[in-house]
Amino acid sequence: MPTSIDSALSETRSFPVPAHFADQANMDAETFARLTRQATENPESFWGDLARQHLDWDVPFQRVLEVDQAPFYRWFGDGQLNVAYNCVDRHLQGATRHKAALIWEGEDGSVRTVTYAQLHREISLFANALKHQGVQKGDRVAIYMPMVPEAIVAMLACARIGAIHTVVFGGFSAEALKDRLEDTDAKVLITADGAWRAGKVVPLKRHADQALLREHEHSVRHVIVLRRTGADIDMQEGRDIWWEDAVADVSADCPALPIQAEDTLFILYTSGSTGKPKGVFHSSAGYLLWAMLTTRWVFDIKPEDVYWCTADIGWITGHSYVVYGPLANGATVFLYEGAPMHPQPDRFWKMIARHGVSILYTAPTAVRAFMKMGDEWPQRHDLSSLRLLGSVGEPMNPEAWMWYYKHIGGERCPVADTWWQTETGGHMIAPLPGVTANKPGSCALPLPGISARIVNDHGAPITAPNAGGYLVIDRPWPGMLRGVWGNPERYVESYWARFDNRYYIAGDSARRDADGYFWVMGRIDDVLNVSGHRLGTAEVESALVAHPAVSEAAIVGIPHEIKGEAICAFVVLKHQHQGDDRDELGAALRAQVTELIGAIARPDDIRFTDALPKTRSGKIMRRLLRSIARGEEVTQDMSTLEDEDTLQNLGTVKR
Ligand code: 6R9
Repeated sequence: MPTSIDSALSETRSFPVPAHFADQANMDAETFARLTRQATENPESFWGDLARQHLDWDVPFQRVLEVDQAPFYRWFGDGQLNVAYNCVDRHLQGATRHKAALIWEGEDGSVRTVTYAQLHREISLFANALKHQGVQKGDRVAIYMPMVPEAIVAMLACARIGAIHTVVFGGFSAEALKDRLEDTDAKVLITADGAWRAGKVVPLKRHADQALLREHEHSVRHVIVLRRTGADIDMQEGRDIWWEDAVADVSADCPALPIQAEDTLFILYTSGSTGKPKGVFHSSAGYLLWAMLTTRWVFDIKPEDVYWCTADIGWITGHSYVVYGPLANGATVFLYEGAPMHPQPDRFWKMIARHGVSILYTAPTAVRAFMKMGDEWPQRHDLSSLRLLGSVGEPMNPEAWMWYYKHIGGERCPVADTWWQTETGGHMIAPLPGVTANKPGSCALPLPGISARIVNDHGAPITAPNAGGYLVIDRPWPGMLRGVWGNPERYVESYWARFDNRYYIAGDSARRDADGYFWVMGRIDDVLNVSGHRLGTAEVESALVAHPAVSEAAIVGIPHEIKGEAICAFVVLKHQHQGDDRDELGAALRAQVTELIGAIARPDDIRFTDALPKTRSGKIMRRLLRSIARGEEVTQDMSTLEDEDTLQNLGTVKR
């Protein structure tokens, strides 16, 4: 049994840093080299300097890092600050006071701009309203809202008074909301009468009512309801209050409370491939520092940018890169409320042109969906305001990368493929646009201060280029999770125990090429074993997506008498190729994989389908595909599945 994972596909394209970009970048090659050196030689001074330089402290810290309880690390533990102060109040001097903090576009096309001064006022009012509803420091507040400025106000109002927020994605069911309310013992729930999605109202308040039905099973005392859609809803006397009434009689003066650096800022549930979702929790200071620095370094954010991260605030990407990172930098954040293809597949491009968006951060699933719709949609719009693109969520197939680079970035914008997780708080491995050449499909190099390694099944470092193994982090960093809410054993067991607490184990497989670039190969749990060769999912899928007719693909293993496992591929075709002959295409795809990778990776079974099952944050759910491919009944937890119809269609899909 091999102890490493075989790399199959070699991608050799490389795109140097554009000179015009390097000249103006927040991080240049010299600074990068200096910071990386300092981080290796003296990590405490490296992190301490950055924390003093970039954050405003109420009580300065003396201790940078405490390791005595490892893997329960503490950062800046004797310092105090306020996260909302750092995101808003400190920008109230000078020109940023009346600069747009948020530019929001509703699904119906209406636009709202919120300046830093206005945001400050809204947060202060709402923070006082929360206090009025009995919320105190350390209490948990659940936020189940549409993508509207008030959702961000709610998060920052919690931060202002030291309450811990837990944002539940508005697309989640009553059941998922109920689990999270119970697990966190939330005292207050903030929701809306509904959310707009593809022209329809998602009944958030009705879900909330269902989640709260059995009073003895949760501790929610008050529900604050924002009026957004005007939908008819029930308000429970004594429990429910409209947002506008909650802020009507409170003062707009709410001093930001100094918070211990290590006090929890938020809890966020991450699905995990098995079992109950984990309530990952993050600190205040360390988390904010990392969200802020990575936004500055990786997105090269500048005062004049209009920055758009398309993630919902219900995900970590929304926390770090819609709210905390960009606002801590005093940036202008664009927000969009609704469905990406509504009313037409050019909605994104239309908004980029309309608002002059200069930085776009989205996910491979979105890029592949746009690629499937055809090149003509972005072509209709002027995308010349864009100067930088980003990607997160899954490995980017090189062909999807090329499409993004060419059709959206006009071959002028660097692409930051950022590898990170809910648990890591912020980017870990990513190209720096003024320093690092892009290789399509690679997330490039660890950021300064991040020490990433590849290890084999026994935890021994793999140094040979292109040999795959476990992606691990062998030094603590300030943005790291502080634990699993209410379950310290699960924290140790999920992330540390396998290699004796020596490394943070990400659960991904990866390889490093001869230039030191990282290539994520997929989740460790999804690795296939074909005739003794261990294959990650990403490379074979990318070989399939490299065919001009294919927009996305997923592979899983099916038992095979001789090979151990054989490959079953699920393939989605681009619109204009949907009528193509399937037998011919199947043969062409097999030939293509054989040519790009070798016969070992040739799929035994190819199934064409209209869509792949995805999580609500857009990640392919291979465990469901595995059951389907094996003809087993799907018994797994499907609460995170985005669209159950996809599964139905897959069940009847023809070979
Ligand atoms: C931020 C986020 C984390 C998992 C991660 C990995 C996958 C994310 C990636 C990537 C390859 C990238 N992932 N970014 N894989 N390249 N640039 O997505 O957090 O929802 O916790 O998911 O997503 O498998 O382990 P989260």
